[in-house]
Amino acid sequence: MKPHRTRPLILRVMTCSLFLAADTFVEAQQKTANYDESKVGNHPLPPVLGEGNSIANSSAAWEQNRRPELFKLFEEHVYGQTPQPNQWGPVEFKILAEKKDALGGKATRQLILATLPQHPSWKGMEIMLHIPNEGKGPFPCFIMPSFGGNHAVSTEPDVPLSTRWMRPNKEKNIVANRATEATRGTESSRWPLAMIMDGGFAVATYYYGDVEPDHPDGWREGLRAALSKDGADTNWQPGQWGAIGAWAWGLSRIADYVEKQPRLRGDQLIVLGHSRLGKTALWAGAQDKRFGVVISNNSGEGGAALMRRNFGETTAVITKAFPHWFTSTYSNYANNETSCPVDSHELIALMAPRPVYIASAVEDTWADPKGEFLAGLHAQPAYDLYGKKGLGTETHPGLNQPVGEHIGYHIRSGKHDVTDYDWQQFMAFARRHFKTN
Ligand code: GTR
Repeated sequence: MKPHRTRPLILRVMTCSLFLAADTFVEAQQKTANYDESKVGNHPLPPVLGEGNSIANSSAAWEQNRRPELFKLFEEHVYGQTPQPNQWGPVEFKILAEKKDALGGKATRQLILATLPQHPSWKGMEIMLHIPNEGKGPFPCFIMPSFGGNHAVSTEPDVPLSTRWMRPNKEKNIVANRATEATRGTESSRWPLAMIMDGGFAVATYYYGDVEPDHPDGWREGLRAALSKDGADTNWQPGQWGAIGAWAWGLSRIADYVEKQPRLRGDQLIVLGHSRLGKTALWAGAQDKRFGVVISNNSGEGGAALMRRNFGETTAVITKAFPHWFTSTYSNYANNETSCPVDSHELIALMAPRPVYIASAVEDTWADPKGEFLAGLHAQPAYDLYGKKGLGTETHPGLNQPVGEHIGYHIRSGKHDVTDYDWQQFMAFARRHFKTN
């Protein structure tokens, strides 16, 4: 597989304009989408526990029959199937750098390169891990992908700039699809690292584009092509994994590393993601039960928001703008949501009985905050099988009033983003469930 920068200029220009076209398309759709609650439609949701004789009425029946059945439906119809470990072989972790006094002494920071020796055409992913220096430990650990790379998460000048392909973004100083020195720290407001350290948590991240660049052709230079025996064709077959599946795979590989660190609690891992990476975190949590807490931030359509509600982004828009995120079957449900055998309340239910938290923002109407809340509400039957309380209310709560026990939820003031307020709720939720202080 040729690295991107050696591809002919015409192809690079085409990829870039395809990408811009997708963004312009989404912006136009955002203006004309339905935001009127009286027009969302009232479509019954598929029953979480199944139907007829096969209704799961115990946690054992859920685990043996219904959960695997639902899981398979999500593979077949939404995200595609992730290859099994024997298809990717061993993962090699190499510590590239360790700094014992990062964040003014608050943290030990490691940079780790994860590669697949059996698939060298995949260039690997750089994990950045911050572990608190203070406190006894071992610490629970957040695992969250970034949009901009490790150097955008941290403001510290010794974190190397990512050299990988990046989505065009003038505000973040991306030039010709590459990060520049001025990109440093541009995502740091979403990563209050000092606050997380003071809160007694470690945090590990990677740049999602390390696994696969985020454009329809990106798979050719990422993990999916590297693992595919037959090359191009298999990637668009129904049921084959999409980019979200590949990015979620990356989160599980971070878990592989983190769970072996003596300063960290391998049994207290929290997977978290924002927006398209919130969809990714949910799919990672569904696949990998080592994630003891699963958190979706503003994940919207194709994530926590119910697809059957016509509010904000729709299946038709998302599958047109970002066909590469999902398995190809998902686009069959554009303007035809009711024939999809699953909806997002069942994605949330796949976490049961593990605690799951859904965060919305009031100005993020594109992500359908109410649809995100309702997915949490209608996941409850699966939690009931374990006697676990969920949201504890059927009413969409007011602003900045977190609710729920095993299914947590808040809608905060402000826009599509990750804020300190969100992090405070996530840490409180994780603390409550992990019983840490
Ligand atoms: C939007 C997309 C959303 C959401 C968002 C993001 O353009 O329509 O589904 O994923 O991007 O990831 O920032």
